[in-house]
Formats: sequence, structure tokens, C-alpha cells
Amino acid sequence: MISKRKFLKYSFLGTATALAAPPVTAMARHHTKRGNKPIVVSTWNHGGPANEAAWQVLAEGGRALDAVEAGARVPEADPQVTSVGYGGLPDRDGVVTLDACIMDEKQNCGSVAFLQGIKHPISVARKVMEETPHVMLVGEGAQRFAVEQGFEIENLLTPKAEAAWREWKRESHYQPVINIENHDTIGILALDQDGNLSGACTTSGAAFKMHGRVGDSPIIGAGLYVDNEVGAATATGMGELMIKTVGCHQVVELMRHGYTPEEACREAVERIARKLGDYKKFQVGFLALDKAGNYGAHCIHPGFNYAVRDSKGTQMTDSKSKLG
Ligand code: SD4
Repeated sequence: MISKRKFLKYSFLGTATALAAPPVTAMARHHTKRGNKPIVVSTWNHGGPANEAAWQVLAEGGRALDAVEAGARVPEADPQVTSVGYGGLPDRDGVVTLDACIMDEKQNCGSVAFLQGIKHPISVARKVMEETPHVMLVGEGAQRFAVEQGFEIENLLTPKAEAAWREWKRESHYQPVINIENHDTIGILALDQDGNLSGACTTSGAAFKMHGRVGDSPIIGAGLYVDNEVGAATATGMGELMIKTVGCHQVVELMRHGYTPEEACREAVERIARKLGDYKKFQVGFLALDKAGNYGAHCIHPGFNYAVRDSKGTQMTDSKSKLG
């Protein structure tokens, strides 16, 4: 007897194959037992401390939404993390501009983009979600809203980030670097004791980007997506590739059709590779968590890693990659 889940998976694979998608049936799986909750997963080495903050919330029976916000705030406040929040590398004009979004188990979401001078964009994104009828605020409007909500305007450009920008300006050569210092955007996904999922994503974006550039991280469906029936996904790397393929929405939809989190992330990378001819120049990493607490990742180039925290403890895992 073929189960309904398997039937859906294989019928979907049949359709996908007809559309030239290679089947991904023979992959190694990061399958944990059903019902591995609570659990939190997040991108890169800075995911470790972020997960610990999230775990404090989850272990006490708190909500996944509170957990992912608490976790995302850790690298946002850390001046040593040059890709998120305070201390983030600026754009070409020397201005730190931040992108973030958050999504809960009820399909609510909030987002800020091109936000300046506010250390915790993830908390502003949550305020957008909870205190406005909108999903996304950008730039000066987002900053004004943040101030109205009690956030302080601060100088986010640290001496370290400014020095890196001055060094970059000597040549002003814009070439995205794969696995910059082996840490990048934080995307964090949690499943709480009640079995609810939430996610958050926050970044200073691509270093030395054009002024006004917005990446995938604040775009629901591109840098983050949560569907409480199925699972959640987040992304890191060159955001333009995730926006062009609506990557995280795709990962969640693949899980809906029976792909494991790792298989779904792999297929999202494969789709980028099939559609975007210059994909080898960039890094992209997807990380996914399903409703049962199974997780997995996939990326283009080796070097992307992620942190997992559950009742068994903390672990860092290197993602499998398409190349290398
Ligand atoms: C962006 N995905 O702005 C984010 C940041 C990042 O390599 O991960 N950059 O495209």
C-alpha cells in the first residue's frame, strides 16, 4: 500500500519530472522522529548564540514567534557580526541599511526594508505585523514608524565596518564574495511545544550594495516563508537569486508535496541552477524545518552551515552543496 503522503510525493515528482526537474528520491535524509519539538534552527555560526536565546523561550513553553524574535536580536546587537544589524557593513555610500521580516503560525507577517538607524529591525518588523494593517514598511516611513513605537535612532556604523568600507572604496569593485567571513544573514525557524511554527530573517544585506538596494531577506516568500500546516524555510546568500525564484515559498510548497526539508532545499537550489545561468558566481543557502521537527539545508557552494538546538543540545551542521 502506498501512503497518501507518498502518493502525493510521487505524483508531484512525476509532474516535476515532466517539467524537467530531476527527481530527488535517492537523497540522504536528515529525518528525525516525528514530533521533535520544541526545536530551533538558524543560519551560520552566529545561529548558535541566537538559538540559545530562542531556546530559553521554547524550553519554557513560549511561543515560536517570541523565540525567533529573541534569537534574531542576538546578532542584530552584536557589533562583531558584520552582516546583521549594529556593525553591519554599509552600502556603497557608507550607509548601513537593514532588511528584516517575521512570520507567525497564523500567516501574519511583517517586514521592514531599507531601514536606517534602528538596531533591531526584526522587532520593528514584528510591530508592523502587529500594530499596522500593512505587511511592509520601507526607508524613512519605516524609521518614522519605529520611532513612534519607541525605538531609538542610533549610529549603526561601527569603526570596524567603516574601516572595511573605506578599504573597499579604494577600488570600489563590486563583486559579491561567497561565504564572507563564513557568516551572513540570519534566518531562524522555530517549532514550539504547541507545534506551532514561526520564522524571522534579518540582515544588513549584501555588503557595499547600491544605495536603495533591497534583498530577499524582507521579502515574504523569498527570504522567509512559514506555513503552519507544513513547515518553514529561510535563505541566505545573494538575495537576487531567491527573489527571482521566490525560493522559500517554493521550499515550503515542496515540503507540502512530500519532500523532506533537505530535498526541498536541494530542489530550490537546482531550480536556481537550471534557470539562472550565472548562479555559480554566487552563494545561496536554504534552510528548512517541517511541522514534525525535521530539518535540512542545501546550498550552491560548500561553506554554508547552520545551527540546531533541541532537547538533545546544540549542533552545527555543514550543509550539502551543489558544487565543490
Ligand atoms: C541579501 N540575503 O541581502 C541577503 C544577505 C546575504 O549575502 O545573505 N548576503 O541578499
